[in-house]
Amino acid sequence: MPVSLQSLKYFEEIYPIRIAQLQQERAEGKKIIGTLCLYVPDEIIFAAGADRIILCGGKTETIPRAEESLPRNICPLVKSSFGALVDACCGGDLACPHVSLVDAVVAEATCDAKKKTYELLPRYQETYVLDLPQKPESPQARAYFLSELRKFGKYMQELTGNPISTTALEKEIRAENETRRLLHRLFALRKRDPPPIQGSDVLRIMQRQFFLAPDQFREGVTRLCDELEHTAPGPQKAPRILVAGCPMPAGNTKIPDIIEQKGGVVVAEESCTGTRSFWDLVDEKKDPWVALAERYLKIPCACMTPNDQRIARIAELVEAYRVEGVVYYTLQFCHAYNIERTRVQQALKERNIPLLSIESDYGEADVAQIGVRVEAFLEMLA
Ligand code: BJ8
Repeated sequence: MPVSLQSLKYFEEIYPIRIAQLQQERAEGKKIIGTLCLYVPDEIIFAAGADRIILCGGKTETIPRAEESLPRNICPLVKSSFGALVDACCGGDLACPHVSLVDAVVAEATCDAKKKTYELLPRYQETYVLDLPQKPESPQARAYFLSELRKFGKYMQELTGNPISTTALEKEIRAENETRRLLHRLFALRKRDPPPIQGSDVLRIMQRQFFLAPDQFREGVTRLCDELEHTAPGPQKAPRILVAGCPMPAGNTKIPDIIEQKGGVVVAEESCTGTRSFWDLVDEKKDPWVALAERYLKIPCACMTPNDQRIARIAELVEAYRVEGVVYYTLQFCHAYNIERTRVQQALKERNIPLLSIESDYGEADVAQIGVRVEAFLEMLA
């Protein structure tokens, strides 16, 4: 049975307050940056005196808008995000209200679908693309990414008219690290057996991280951790599932919802709406630009090659969270995560951990069929 947690209400109630805050900031001349990937360091945006929201889309409503100019057979996350931006820029009302408040998009060179879509974005919105090395462990990668971050810093300074001081950058690094530590505190609670909170609730909170201000988000996570540590009993014992793969932005909670309706419990998410967003901290003792370059290159996205750090992270999570089975989640047409499944499966096989692979979009048509497969998987684990 799901547990009713008072502190979850905070995350609902804060959204209109955040919208009002963004509107106020814009009226006062503050720049609002929209990003679409975790490789773009928030610290640089905040240190330049701008605000940021992450625009990754999980809603179906904006997809038809995107399909007016994008092929249908690409990842729904790309279509949903692009459709939201196009619709908002054209005065539509399909996207969430925060999308129309963006002054510029800072995109990134990750997968092909995103890169090519970003070439279409400037028709609707000012767009800056941060380049990324593709082989993060090569000796040249750090130096190249560092130079890209400095270039991005210059762009932000020109856009906002504010210099980025070392002191400001260090302050933002400390603040973001505080958020990361808090999320470690929240996730550590999920190691309990049974965990005190359902994975679908945690996912909904992680999705809020994308558009709340950092201090608002920290307030909510602190309240939740306090409540979980002191009062909340856990749901009944259930097979412990790790969901690994593509991100699930707001609007998309399909897979954890199915897993938990069928009697499993999601104890961790290896994704950008899970551990990839907070696992590694930025080294506060190093030069801030170098420390940022090092930390952000540690994000184990399947766009990178080889991506051994992701395999190691999954193995670490399986052990730490006493995972009994992994649901490997790929968004339809995401080749990077789809192909990388083979290596993940191999690593899990060596540890005797079963894997269920699910490829899906944002529609409802496959819910019943996925439910049958998840049910059989959970029965096998029981
Ligand atoms: S760091 S996962 S947020 S790129 S699911 S759009 S990869 S086709 S979202 Fe991502 Fe940054 Fe990586 Fe994270 Fe392409 Fe795949 Fe779609 Fe993806």
